[in-house]
Amino acid sequence: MSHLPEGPGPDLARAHGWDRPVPRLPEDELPAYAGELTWCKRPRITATSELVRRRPDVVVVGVPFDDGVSHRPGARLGPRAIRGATSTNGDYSLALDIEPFRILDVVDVGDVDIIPAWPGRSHAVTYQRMRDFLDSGAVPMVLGGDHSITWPVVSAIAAHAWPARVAMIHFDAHADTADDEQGVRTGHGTPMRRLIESGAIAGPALVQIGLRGYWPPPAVFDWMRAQGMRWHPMTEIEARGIDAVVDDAITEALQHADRIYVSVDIDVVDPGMAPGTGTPEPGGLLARELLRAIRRIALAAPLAGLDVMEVSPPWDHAEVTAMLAHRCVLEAVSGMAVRRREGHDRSTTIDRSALAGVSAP
Ligand SMILES: [Mn+2]
Repeated sequence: MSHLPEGPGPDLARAHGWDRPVPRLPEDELPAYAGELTWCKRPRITATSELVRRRPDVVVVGVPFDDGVSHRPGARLGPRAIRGATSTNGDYSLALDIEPFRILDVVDVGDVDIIPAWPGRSHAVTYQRMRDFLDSGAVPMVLGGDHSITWPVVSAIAAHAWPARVAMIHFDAHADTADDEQGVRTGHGTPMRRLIESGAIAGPALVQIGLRGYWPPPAVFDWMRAQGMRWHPMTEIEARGIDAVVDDAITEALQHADRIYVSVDIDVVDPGMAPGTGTPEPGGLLARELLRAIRRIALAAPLAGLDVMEVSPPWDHAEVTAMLAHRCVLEAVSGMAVRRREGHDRSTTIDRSALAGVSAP
């Protein structure tokens, strides 16, 4: 021991200049990759009583559930991946020239307490937690999870809104209007049918964008027609462009309700830009078309909520799908912030000037 050099003594920090004052960062200013994993570094608040007292404008909630999938699993890992897939905390939108979190109080309420392999309980607890969030006055943004979750989520929104009605614009490669899949009526191919059957969403108020591929069969489309549903298949977007189709969808939705719920199955986007999903279908939207469409809807009408579903991280590459899902929520929040800033966040008329703004270069 005696051959060791003398110890550093008490002034090592001074020797390196480490004793000088340095700026310290609060949690919400940490780099996106550091600190607690919440969406856009928003505060995490899970207690219903605190939410009801705070009355946030928007809550972001994860539903890590994929017991309803028919093909590739993995969407239960979606909420965690979506929260983490960002290089920025989203403080300023270039497209909309707004700092959304200066306008709106947005909080992350964590994940619904799912028990795996118990789908009936998962749907029930999702419905119950949604009612809690809605009682706080917030607009919910849901990170999925498979698309069966939209059934309890939108049921809760419809029940909360009653007697006012809610319309839905549904982006998806698939109609999700089957009566059953192999006899199962609560999987991810059936939620839109359940919502129409229960009256949660009126048939004519459910407008779909992006359908393509080889499912469902003609009999299901006959049922959809009989409900008065409207849908805009991918072939129509190819011919007319996304803006014209989205404007029509907004007009159709607002014929039947004052507020629009937006349900996004990430497989509406081409698998080349959203590979991390369970039932990919080639030939879909561009990522930028989906983000532009969500901005357009959020600017045009009050949102009743939004979900982004079917993100399956095990099938993703370089987080491209999770990043896109993250931005779907951020574009909606930014659009809502514009409406709040302009003082018409509860207006039911389409703001054509705002739409024109989106179209500007
Ligand atoms: Mn779907």
